[in-house]
Amino acid sequence: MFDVSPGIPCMWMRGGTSKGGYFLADDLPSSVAERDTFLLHIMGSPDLRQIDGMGGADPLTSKVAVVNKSERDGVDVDYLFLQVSVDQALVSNQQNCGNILAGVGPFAIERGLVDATGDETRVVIYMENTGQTAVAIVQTADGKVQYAGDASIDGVPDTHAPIPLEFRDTAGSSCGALLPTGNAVDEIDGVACTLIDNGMPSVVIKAADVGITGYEDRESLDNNGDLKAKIEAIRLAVGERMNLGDVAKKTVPKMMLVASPRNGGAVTVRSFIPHRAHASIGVLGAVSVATACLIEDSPAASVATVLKGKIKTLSVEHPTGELTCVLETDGDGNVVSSALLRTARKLMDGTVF
Ligand code: NQM
Repeated sequence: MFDVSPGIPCMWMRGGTSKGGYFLADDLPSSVAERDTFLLHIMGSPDLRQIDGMGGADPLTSKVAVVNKSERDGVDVDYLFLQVSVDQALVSNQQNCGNILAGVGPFAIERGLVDATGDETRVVIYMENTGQTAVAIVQTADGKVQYAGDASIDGVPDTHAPIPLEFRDTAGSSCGALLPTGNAVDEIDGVACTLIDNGMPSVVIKAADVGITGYEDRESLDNNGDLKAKIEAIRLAVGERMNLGDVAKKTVPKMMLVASPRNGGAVTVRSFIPHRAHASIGVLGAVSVATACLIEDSPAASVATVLKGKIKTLSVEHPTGELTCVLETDGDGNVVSSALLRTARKLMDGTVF
């Protein structure tokens, strides 16, 4: 049995609008069962308050990145994302996380897995959860990761060094196809849904079709038991159709409730991840919703404002601001790459027990 008493080296970081522990793979127990027991232990799960651990009593602050030097051609590091449940003894590798991804480049440089190259360092990251790569550009003046800077992202106070992220070939990351049922719209429990995966398996529904406006704050969404029951029934019904199997104990698909933009953006989203409302929106979740806005006759397209052009800049409005996704499309209108801006900050480097 793995002995937790000596502790394990760990860096705690904010990545985008999420926060979690970053570990070198070699520092964690090699047995998955022992690793998960240790991660539950250090987060303080299962417990709604996570009082005996590092977790922040919120799925957005109960996250883990496991990183190691990659042996893949053209790739610097491999990144495994793990969601540590707050109130259940569950650690899931069934989803990716583009917010925690923002801290992976800085962490890899800090730990000496990647050398800083001038003012900016390009880090190619293989995302083990979905088998795809992302490119992060990290500010590295003076050969060190720079966290201070002028970039601001909604959902995080102050400004920080920019970390642009670029994704390619994220379509069908977990579901095998962008539209796993082959349809732009499927009717589930009488509700029109787009079942889509452009990096994050998502069910996109018009907010009005499940009885809300789409402009509610996180607290009212979290307190709306009827809404939660309705969308959970849809979620459980679509798992198999999305090639995700039984999703009762999985954190995917995410439920995305869309409405017309109110602040000059492309669309407004209230997302459930999947049982709590998101304070803002996930990165690949936003990319998946933005992609749904481009699909003719879909619920998202019916409320979205999308300008013409091969490069589509879609500002996705969420409860605490917006997240701009830049989608590049090919001649047939398919999304071939996406880019967006994040920031990250090193919060603690030490040993976790
Ligand atoms: O969609 C939360 C987050 C995420 C995921 C979630 C994310 C993404 O905001 O890429 O970033 O959907 O569970 O960290």
